[in-house]
Amino acid sequence: MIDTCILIGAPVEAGTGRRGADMGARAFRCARLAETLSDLGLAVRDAGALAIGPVAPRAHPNAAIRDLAEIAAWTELIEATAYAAAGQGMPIFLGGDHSLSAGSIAGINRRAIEDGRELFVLWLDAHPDFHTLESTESGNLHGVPMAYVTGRPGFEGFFPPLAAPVKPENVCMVGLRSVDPAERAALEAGRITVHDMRAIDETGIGRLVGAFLREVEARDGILHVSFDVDFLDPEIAPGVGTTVPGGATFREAHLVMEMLHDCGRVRSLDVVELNPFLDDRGRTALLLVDLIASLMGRRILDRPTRSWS
Ligand code: Z70
Ligand code: MN
Ligand code: MN
Ligand code: MN
Repeated sequence: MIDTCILIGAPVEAGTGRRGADMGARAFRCARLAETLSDLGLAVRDAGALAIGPVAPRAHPNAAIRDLAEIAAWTELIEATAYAAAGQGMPIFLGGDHSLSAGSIAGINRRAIEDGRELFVLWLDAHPDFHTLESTESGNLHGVPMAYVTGRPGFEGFFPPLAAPVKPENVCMVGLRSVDPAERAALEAGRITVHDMRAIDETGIGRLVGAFLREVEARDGILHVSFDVDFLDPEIAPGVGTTVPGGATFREAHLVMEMLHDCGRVRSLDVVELNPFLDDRGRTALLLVDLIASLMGRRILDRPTRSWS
């Protein structure tokens, strides 16, 4: 694991249908994320919040799409920021909506390729965000980043070109429970590993995530974690625009974070879709800070061996 965390605010909310996600990064600061990481013995660099300049609107044949030029500009900026930060520590992207992962994963992968490393992505989300620009019906571009970074067609000329796509067989999605028909067809035809809530209930989240982490280790990979707040059950995490019932529990989420820490291969993190305007006295932000702490090494008791193998 890395000993320097770089906090990068990415107040993008044009990718979602609701206002307020642009306050997410500020709420992590109110919930004492930096202090919590420092208390774990980590060096913390706060890179502040990114900002894009004005953009000229861009049309697309799919008239449902909103804010295409703005999201493309964010993607370009976040990609460059991720690439630069990955050489200096562990970037933690504080959203902002999930469209920011188009940039973070693209930039992290550009760095990984340059370093000769194989990038894996753990996608913790109620949604696969696997729409193309053609298939999105809502037009909300937080629904497309996984299609973009894995190189599905139709982004050329609208989003920045990728240094290289992430291999679909290196991606594992956990927590799915809201999948649109076009996404489902594409997932069924593709090679991404997908675990929906039924799989979690039947098999246990520890076994599912453990199998993936063993694969990352077997291929000597590095890992990017993309954490959408709606992965969690809305009963414990109400501060998110798209609440979907039946999500991950407090204990399941902490277990995943603890296993990720023990595997020692996480090099970058997104925490997205926190909407403080919809939160209940900051409790979603506080829960996320505790989950990030588990990922970065906080534990209940010391263990002599790694818990996931
Ligand atoms: C739906 C759409 C979505 C996040 C909601 C939902 C997408 N598939 N993504 N919340 N993070 O609008 O495309
Ligand atoms: Mn998402
Ligand atoms: Mn989601
Ligand atoms: Mn949406």
